Amino acid sequence: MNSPELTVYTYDWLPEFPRGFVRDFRVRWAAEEVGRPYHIATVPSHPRSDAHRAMQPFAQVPMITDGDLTLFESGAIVLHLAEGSPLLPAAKRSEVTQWVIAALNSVEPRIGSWMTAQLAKSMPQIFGPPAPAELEAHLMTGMQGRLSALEGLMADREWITDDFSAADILLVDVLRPAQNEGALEGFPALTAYVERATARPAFQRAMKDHMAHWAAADAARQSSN
Ligand SMILES: N[C@@H](CCC(=O)N[C@@H](CS)C(=O)NCC(=O)O)C(=O)O
Repeated sequence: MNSPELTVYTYDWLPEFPRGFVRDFRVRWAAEEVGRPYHIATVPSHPRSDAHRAMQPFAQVPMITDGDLTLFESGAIVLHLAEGSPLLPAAKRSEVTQWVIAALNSVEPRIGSWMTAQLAKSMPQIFGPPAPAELEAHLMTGMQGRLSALEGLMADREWITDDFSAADILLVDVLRPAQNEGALEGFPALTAYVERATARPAFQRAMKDHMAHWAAADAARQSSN
C-alpha cells in the first residue's frame, strides 16, 4: 500500500544564524531514517500569516501534512513518522516516548535558555538584552546539570535506548546547538554520541537538503530584488 503524501512545512527564508538548526531539520531526519519521501512547503517568516497560525497556533515551524492529517510540534511529528518503524519498536515504545519527552521538556529548555543568553550578546535586537553575568552563570550551571546526567548515561551505551530510535533523533538534535557553541567540551561521551548520530547517512541527506533549501531561498530573494 502506498503511503499518503507527506509535506513538511518550514519558513520561506531565514538569516544565516539558525540554518542547520531550524526544527524542520529533525523532521527531515526522521523522514530519511524511515524512508518516507516528502515535499517541502513554506510559510512566510515575516510577517506570519493567518494560514500559518491555522496550522500552528504559535506560528512556529515545523508542521506536516500527511494525507488528511495536519500536525505541529516536532516531537509529535517525529513520533508520528516513527510509528510502525524501528525508530519506535513496540517493545520499547514507552521508553522511547519517555526519552523524546525528556529531550524536549527537560534538556532542550536548559540548552535553549543558555543559547539565548549567548546569542543575545551579538544579536540583542532579536534575543533581548544580554544576561547579567550572574544570570549567565546560573543558566550555564542549569545546562551543565542536564549534560552531566546524560554524560553519565551515555558513557556505556551507544544509543539512549538500545537501538537507534526516535529518542536519539530528538536528543541529538537538542544537543547539537550546544555542541556548536562548544558547550559539550568536557563531555566526551556526549560528543561521541552526537558524532555517531550525525555520521548517519539519513542525517547527512537531511542536512544537505535542509541547507539547499536556504540556499534556494537566498537565490529566490535575490532574483526578486
Ligand atoms: N516546541 C516547538 C518549537 C518550535 C520552534 O521553536 N520553532 C522555531 C524554529 S526552529 C520557530 O518557529 N521560532 C519562531 C518563533 O518562535 O516565533 C517544536 O518543537 O516544534
